[in-house]
Amino acid sequence: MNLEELSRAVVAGDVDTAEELTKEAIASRIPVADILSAGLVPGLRQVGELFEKGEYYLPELIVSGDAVARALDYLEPMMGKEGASYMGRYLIGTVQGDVHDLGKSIVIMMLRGNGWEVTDLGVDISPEEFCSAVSAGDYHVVGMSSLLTMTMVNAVKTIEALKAAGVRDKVKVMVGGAPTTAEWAAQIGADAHAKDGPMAAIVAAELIGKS
Ligand code: B12
Repeated sequence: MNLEELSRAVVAGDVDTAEELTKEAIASRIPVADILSAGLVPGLRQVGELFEKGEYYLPELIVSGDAVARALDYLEPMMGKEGASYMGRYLIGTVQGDVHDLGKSIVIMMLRGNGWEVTDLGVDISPEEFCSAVSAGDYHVVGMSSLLTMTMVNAVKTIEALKAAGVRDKVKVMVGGAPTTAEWAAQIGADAHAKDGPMAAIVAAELIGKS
């Protein structure tokens, strides 16, 4: 099976074809990581480029996003099947002002597949919401996803809020999302950055000394 076809279905925003091809890829025993890295993610990247060039508008972003979301529904259960030893508890959310969640969903799939118990706060999560979840729960790592340059500052505000509430040292803080970098993560006082789902799982394990 050719995963470029799956990329093309994402670019075309063809939800049904993306679903069919994902099912076919699973049936052909193509690893989930390959379906993501050679099918779904390159498709989204291309959609982003077309949007930037002014060839695509918001409706195209929405249907392409829907195509990937549908595909992820089929991939998610596949990850759970690969037995892994227990790692710890991971709290994750997309920062305030930002509703992108496909990358976060991929990170969650990878974390769960690697033994993490993940609590997903969802999207558009305020510093206060992150803070009360950290205060109330018993998490090892908190992850913040940020796809918009404009709302990256809300990750900074969340770290400040965690400090103000006296719970910053209760958890390790990770940040990620297309516009973020390891340098920025260090600059804002996060403990780590990861560029994709597989790296997120590796880095999280390192942070709690289980790598
Ligand atoms: C699909 C999409 C949408 C969909 C999102 C659907 C959904 N359910 O998520 C919708 C239609 C909602 C959308 C809306 C908008 N979007 Co948009 N969108 C995209 C697009 C095409 C793909 C995003 C994506 O899913 N990428 C694929 C995933 C796999 O990558 P990722 O998110 O980076 O995640 C990976 C890593 O970054 C990392 N990671 C992610 N999160 C985390 C968290 C942690 C803790 C860790 C460790 C790692 C990690 O691991 C992930 C898996 O490998 C991008 C283009 C692009 N190249 O990214 C634009 C893009 C992000 N959008 C953009 C814009 C401008 C918008 C809008 C403002 C458009 C508008 N005019 O309204 C709105 C904003 C809405 C809002 N308030 O959030 C710009 C942002 C520019 C910027 N830098 O600020 C982009 C880059 C497009 C562009 N080239 O201009 N969008």
